Amino acid sequence: MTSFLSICSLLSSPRLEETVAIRGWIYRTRSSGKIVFATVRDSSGIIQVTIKKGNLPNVQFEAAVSASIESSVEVTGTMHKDERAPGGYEIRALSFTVVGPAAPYPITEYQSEELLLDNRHLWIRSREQTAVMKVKATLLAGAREWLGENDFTEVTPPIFTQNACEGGVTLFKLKYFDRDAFLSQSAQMYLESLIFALERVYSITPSFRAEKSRTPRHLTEYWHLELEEAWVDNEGNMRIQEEMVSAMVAKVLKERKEEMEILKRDIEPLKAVQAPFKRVRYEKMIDLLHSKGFDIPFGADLGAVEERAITEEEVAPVFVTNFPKECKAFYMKEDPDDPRTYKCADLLAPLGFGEIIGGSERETDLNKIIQRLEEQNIPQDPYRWYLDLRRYGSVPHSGFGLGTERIVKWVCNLDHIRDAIPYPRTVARVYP
Ligand code: NSS
Repeated sequence: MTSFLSICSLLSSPRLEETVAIRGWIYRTRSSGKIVFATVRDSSGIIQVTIKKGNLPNVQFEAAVSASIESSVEVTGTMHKDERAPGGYEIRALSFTVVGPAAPYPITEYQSEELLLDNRHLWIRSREQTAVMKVKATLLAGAREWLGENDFTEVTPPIFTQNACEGGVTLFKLKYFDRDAFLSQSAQMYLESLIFALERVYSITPSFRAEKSRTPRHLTEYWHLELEEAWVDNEGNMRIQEEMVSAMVAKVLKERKEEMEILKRDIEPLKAVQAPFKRVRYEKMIDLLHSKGFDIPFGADLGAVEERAITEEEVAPVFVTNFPKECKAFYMKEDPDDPRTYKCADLLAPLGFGEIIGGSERETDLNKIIQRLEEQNIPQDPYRWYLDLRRYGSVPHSGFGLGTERIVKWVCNLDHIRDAIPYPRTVARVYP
């Protein structure tokens, strides 16, 4: 049986003059009479294959001449240095088999964004998309590694829920047999319940937000990495975030240089991503915004424009702490030193990027939570179980949620969040 080698392993330790076998898909091809130059890609890289008439059976040569882009192929041949070939090597084919021929490929150079999105099931094969998916996997692996080393247990919270976590406006409602239910906006409340068993927990789940706004940083379905920690205050929560994020970025810098090159992402600025990160109070950020000409009152939430303004000169992520209560959710802990505000923090990525994490210490005072629900006209009934958590051995605790696609967008420097997920869901799109 032929043993196929990955293209990247061939390029990193070339077997010059030896016979090797690869398999993959035709990335580019051109032929001139007696010779075909096909670039073949597999999941690990691309390499040039030269198919010369006379070096292999004629039917195979003819198959190579007519093989179209994205046909899947198996090739055996000898490996040689070739300065002109991408990567500096080529394989001179001794056999060439088309495994699955490809119909004319709908994606050619310079396509409209809409066409690319309609053909997302094919476009994900592109080198850029592939690179982004690898960086995303490495960021998640980096997080899981760090979490494992720091005594966090991964848990699996539900997606069907009966209560909102982040406010009713962005809830997706659905029929659950004869009842109404929602798609989860956040696993937070379930994670809060799980700390009473496991103390330090995390989950990586889809979260759903019926975001009507079309922005380059909102999806309706995104992958949410959420943590919850017993016995940890807001400061401890920020330490966990800065260490975890630094570990995630460090792993990408170490293992994904090639992908960052494919994405033309300058990695220099990412080297500044090292704990500790700066902490600035919301109130100070409002002053900064005023000095930059913004007319924003204390109490207004920060949007993309404000976040860009306050992070454009930062080289590392920065925490904005102590948001006023009116712009955050009811479950956060009031700051006794400044009761207008919560003990919370958003983590903003630098150089204009903006929010990647939202987190807080949680309110442990049952009466305060009930009072806020009443003030905000939120029915208590769906939260019965959540309120119980404050009745049975409540402890100080904190947690946060990191938008996986937000961190991918930042680390890869993508223009739009839709390129941080293989099948983006937005107001305008649920196909393919
Ligand atoms: O709404 S958040 O700010 N906070 C929560 O959901 C908390 N309940 C998390 C927690 O403490 N366990 O969302 C958290 C992060 C936010 O910082 C973004 O990075 C991301 O989730 N996020 C989104 N990403 C993509 N698309 C949309 N629509 C989106 N909304 C939030």
